[in-house]
Amino acid sequence: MQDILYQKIKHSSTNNFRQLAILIDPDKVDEEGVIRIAELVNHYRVDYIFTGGSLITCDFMSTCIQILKETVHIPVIIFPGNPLQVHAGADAILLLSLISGRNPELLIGNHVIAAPVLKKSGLEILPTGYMLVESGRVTSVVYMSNTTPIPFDKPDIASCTAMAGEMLGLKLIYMDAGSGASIPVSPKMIKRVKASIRIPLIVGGGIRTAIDAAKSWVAGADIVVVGNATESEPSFIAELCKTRDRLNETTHVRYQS
Ligand code: 1GP
Repeated sequence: MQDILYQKIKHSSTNNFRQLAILIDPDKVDEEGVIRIAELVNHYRVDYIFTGGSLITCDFMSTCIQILKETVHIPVIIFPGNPLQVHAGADAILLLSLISGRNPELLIGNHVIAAPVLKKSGLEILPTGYMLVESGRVTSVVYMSNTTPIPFDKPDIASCTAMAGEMLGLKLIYMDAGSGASIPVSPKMIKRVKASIRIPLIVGGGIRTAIDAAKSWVAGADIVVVGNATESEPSFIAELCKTRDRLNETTHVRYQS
């Protein structure tokens, strides 16, 4: 099975290049909105597009992926809320195993159902240990997954969970406070998890300012994911990319000197 995208993510992580993913929830945008985001994504060189949602009520997802594939020059990665969100038109899919929870359907059940479809799809499969972190409110993903998120102030639980995910062979860890979280995952927890694993770390949920994003990157996130804040204000993409670029420049100038 191909792993070109994973190698790129891993290479960037190993070399300390911070990356940015913009999450597009197909329920929250229309055609014009996707095109507007795509222009900014191309102009400011976002690294990845994630698309999907905990619960999708419209039938825009496949059109959304089609528009993105025609307009952006970067990988379009499905971030699925359930097996109905598998679309062969994308480049890859985060095959999420919800390792912070104890719901067997989200640890293995849905994967069994989706496996034959995924096999035929041609999508690059990115096996991902998905960890929900408490964020000050019940997010859609917490409700829909019927699981208890890791308490906000328990970095030890988060780090042991991530280690177990890596030992089980998962290729990425995604720590998510959930879309629209009141508070993002704490830098302390990110730092602890990053120090415990060697696979790339994705962090998202509730990131509303460039400072929030910078704190997550500095604490150890390889990929920061932003959804809501860019949906309501697409020009925020420019600010996020500039922050990423400044951090990458600073790190690499420091390493070279
Ligand atoms: C949610 O991590 C993503 O799963 C992004 O969250 O929409 O709050 O940015 P936001």
